[in-house]
Amino acid sequence: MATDFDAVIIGAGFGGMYMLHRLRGKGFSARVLEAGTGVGGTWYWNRYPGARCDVESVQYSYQFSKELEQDWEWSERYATQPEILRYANHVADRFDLRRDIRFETRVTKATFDETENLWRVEAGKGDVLTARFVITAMGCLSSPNTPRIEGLADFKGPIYHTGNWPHDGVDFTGKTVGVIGTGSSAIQSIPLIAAQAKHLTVFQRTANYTIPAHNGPLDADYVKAIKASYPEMRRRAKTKPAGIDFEIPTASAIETPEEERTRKFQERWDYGGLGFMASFNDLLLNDDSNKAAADFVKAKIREIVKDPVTAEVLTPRNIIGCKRLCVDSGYWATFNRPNVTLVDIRDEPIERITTAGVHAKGQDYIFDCLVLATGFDAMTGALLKVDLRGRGGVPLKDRWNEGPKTYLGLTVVGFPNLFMITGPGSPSVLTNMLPSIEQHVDFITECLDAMRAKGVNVIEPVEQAQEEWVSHVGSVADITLRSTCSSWYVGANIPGKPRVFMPYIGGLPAYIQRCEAVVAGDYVGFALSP
Ligand code: NA7
Repeated sequence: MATDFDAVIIGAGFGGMYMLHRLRGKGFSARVLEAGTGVGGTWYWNRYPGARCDVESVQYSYQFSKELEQDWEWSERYATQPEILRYANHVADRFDLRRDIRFETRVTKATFDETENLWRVEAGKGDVLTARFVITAMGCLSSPNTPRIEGLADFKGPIYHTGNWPHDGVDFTGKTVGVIGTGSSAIQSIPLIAAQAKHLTVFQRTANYTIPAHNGPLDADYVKAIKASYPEMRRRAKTKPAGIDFEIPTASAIETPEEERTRKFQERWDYGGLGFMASFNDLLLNDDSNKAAADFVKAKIREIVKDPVTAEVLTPRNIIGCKRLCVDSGYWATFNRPNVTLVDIRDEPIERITTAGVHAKGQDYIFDCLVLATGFDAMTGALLKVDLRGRGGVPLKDRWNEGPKTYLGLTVVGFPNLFMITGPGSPSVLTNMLPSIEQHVDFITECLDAMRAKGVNVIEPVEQAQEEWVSHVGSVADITLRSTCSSWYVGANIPGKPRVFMPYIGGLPAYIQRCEAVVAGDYVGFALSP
C-alpha cells in the first residue's frame, strides 16, 4: 500500500472530500485520513434528534458540479442531518472518492522534516505516511467540549454528547432525561427529546435567542426555479457577506420609525431563520438597534411561554446575535409541556454529577440518562488535538498559546506546506460553510498547481504578512458587537482558552478579493522556495 503522497488530507467531511476531488483532477496523489467509519464530518458525528443545518438546503450544497446540482433533490427547506449525510455519501460515490480515503484512521501527529521538505504524518494504528503537503479539513466545530463537572464519571446511566451521538439513535421513551446546555444543539434536540421522554429537565446557564425555522417540504416549482437559476444564485451569494443569497438591508433599525421597524422584524420572524439578523443593517453595530431586535424576540418569548417565571428565565440577557443565533422548531413552546422542567443555573453552576443524576441548587435531580449539549472547542480544538510540529519541531500549540495566528486562515508561519481549510482567521463559521470550503479548496489547488509549474517546492507565509492579517482580523472584529460577549467565537466556552475573536468577520466578498489579490501578486505574503 502506498505511503508517500503529494498531499495528505485530514478529515473526510465536505472540505476533505472536495479537496481530494480537486487534487485528483490536477493529477496530484492524495490520501484522506478520517477518524470515522464514513464520510460527512459534522454530519457524520452530530446525529442527535433534530439536527439540521441552519442554512437553507439549496444554498448549503456544493456548486462545483452542475450535474450534481441538477441531480440532487433536497426534500426540505432546512435539511436534516440524515439527508445531509446521504448527500455526502452520494458525493463520495458519485466521484469515486472512497478508494483514496482511509477510514477509522485518526491522525495523532504530523511533523515537518526540514531536510527533506516533507511531512511525516502519524495515525493511530502506527501508520506513518509522508507527503509534500498536509491539508487539514477537520471542521470548525468538531472537537466536543465535555464540561469539567465533578462526578461526571460516576453517573450510572448513559451520557450522550450531541457532538458524538450513537449511530443507532437513542430511544428516550419512558425515560427521565437531563439536558445540560441551551445552545443550538440543545435548542434543536429539546423539542424532540421532550416529545419522547417521560420527563425532561433542562439545565440552562445562558438563555439563548432563537428564531423559528418555519421548516417544511420544498415546493416542486420552487426547486425547479432554483435549478434553472443556480449559477445566478451562486454568483449573487458570493457578493453577500455570509455567502448566502439573501436581501441585504440598507436601513438602520434605530433610524426607522417604531411601527415600520416592528413590521420589518415581524416580516423576518415570519420568514424564519438566521435572516432575522438582516432585518436592518446595524443590528450588530449599534447597541440601540440591537436592543430593538432583542426586545422584539423577548416579547415573543413572553407570548409563547405560558408560565411567566419560566418565560423570564428563558429570556436572554445578552445582546442578540453575539452568540450564534439559533434556529428552532418549537423550542420555547416545549417549555409549556407538563413533562419539561427548566433549571436556571446562571448564578449557581451544577455542583456535581451523582451516580443517579445531577446535584444543583441544593437539590438532587434523578435521571435515567444525561445529554451533554455543551458544544465544542471551536476552530482550534481539532487542530490542536493533532500534535502538529513545524520547523524546528515547534508544536502548533506553542505558536498559538496566545490564540491562533494565521495568514488568511489558511497557513501558519513556521509550518511550511501546511494548509487549513476554514482555519481560524478565515470567514468560515460566519458564512455558509460550503462556498467558503470550496473557495479555500480552489485556492489551495491553484496554489499547488502554480508551485508545480514554477518548480517551487515549499510555501510558507512570512511573519509580517501573518501579523498584518491577524491584526486585520482583530480590528474588523472590534467594530462589531459580536466580539463583546462570552461566545465560542472568542473561545470563552473553554476554560483557559485565550480570548481571541477567531473567525474573520469582514465578509466573504472582501475575503475572496484579498485571496485573489494574493494570487495576482504571485502569492504576496508567502515565501516560495525551490
Ligand atoms: P454551544 O452553542 O456552544 O452551546 C453549548 C451550551 O452548553 C451553552 O448553552 C453553554 O452555556 C452550555 N454549557 C457548556 N458548558 C457548560 C457547563 N459546564 N454547565 C452548564 N452549561 C454548559 O454548542 P452547540 O453544540 O449547541 O452549538 C454549536 C454550534 O453548532 C452552533 O453555534 C451552530 O453553529 C452549530 P454558555 O452559553 O456557555 O453559558
